[in-house]
Amino acid sequence: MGGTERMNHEKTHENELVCSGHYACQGCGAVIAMRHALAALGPRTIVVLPACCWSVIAGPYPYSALRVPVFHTAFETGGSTASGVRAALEMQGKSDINVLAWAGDGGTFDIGLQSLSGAVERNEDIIYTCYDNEAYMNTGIQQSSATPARAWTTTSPEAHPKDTQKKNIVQILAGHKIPYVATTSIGFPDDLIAKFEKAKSIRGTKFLHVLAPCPSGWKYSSQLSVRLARLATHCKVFPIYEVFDGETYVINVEPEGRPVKEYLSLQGRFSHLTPRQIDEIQARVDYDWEHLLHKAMLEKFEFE
Ligand SMILES: Cc1ncc(C[n+]2csc(CCOP(=O)(O)OP(=O)(O)O)c2C)c(N)n1
Ligand code: SF4
Repeated sequence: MGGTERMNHEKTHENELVCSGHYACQGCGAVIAMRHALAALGPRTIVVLPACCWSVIAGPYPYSALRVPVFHTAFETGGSTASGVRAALEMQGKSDINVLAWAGDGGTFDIGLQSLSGAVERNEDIIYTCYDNEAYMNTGIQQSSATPARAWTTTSPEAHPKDTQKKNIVQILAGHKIPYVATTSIGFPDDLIAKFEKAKSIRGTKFLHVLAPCPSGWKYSSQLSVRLARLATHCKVFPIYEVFDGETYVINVEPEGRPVKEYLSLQGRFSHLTPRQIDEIQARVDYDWEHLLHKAMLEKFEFE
């Protein structure tokens, strides 16, 4: 894999809004994601947290690890609670505060999808972020609709593998024709920071899908989180791109085109796969990438 992407340390540290002493596992990608997101958004941000690992990571009031206000809410209500917070701010005439809904994949792809779709359809002025660790981690690694086909979880053990593909949440959100939908990853911090800065400057609903590897659930050694996130993109498993107004696709990172086996082999959740199954996953990844390329070429195609 090519050299490490230059990281915007200066910016991150100058606006450090995640304190030490949080309750995450070592190497948790979801914490790295929040650190960079808040560095970009700044202190005038209210975080809405539906039930997920982050509701534990942040810790209970008054010991929160976040230096911004936090609204803990029910699992299925990320979109509606963020809408309510925005409405309350509007009634007070406060328009310069970011409302950041921050949910896991279970709270976004599955149980929170209805309230998210409602908020998005109303084009609420919120930044909805899904940090995607590809399972219900907080309750013990159960399969979600973001779990990739054949990945081990406690509810998709080797004997009963998940045989459906990961849900394409970006396409679902882009289908709502909101101003901004983007994927990003802890493997590309400059991209992540730039996208949150962009989201801050756009009115209406912004949806950010962040890949956040989880050492506990994916079964890998905690120092590999950033490497795995980068590999996910360089193997074309998790492309980094934007969709403007549901129409214009822009791919932001050119993948190195590495074999998907490199990504899979570092994770215990895929250790049971046979060579044939890996070939099938490779074929699917190649197909999905071609499909994305076509969308980007139809509209506006550029590698940044
Ligand atoms: C209605 C409801 N069902 C189930 C739960 C239990 N619960 C709390 S967190 C969680 C898992 C969250 O998974 P995800 O959104 O993927 O976030 P992660 O834990 O992976 O960070 C579940 C099932 C709940 N709080 N409310
Ligand atoms: S289980 Fe995974 S997502 Fe949850 S705190 Fe631990 S590393 Fe982070």
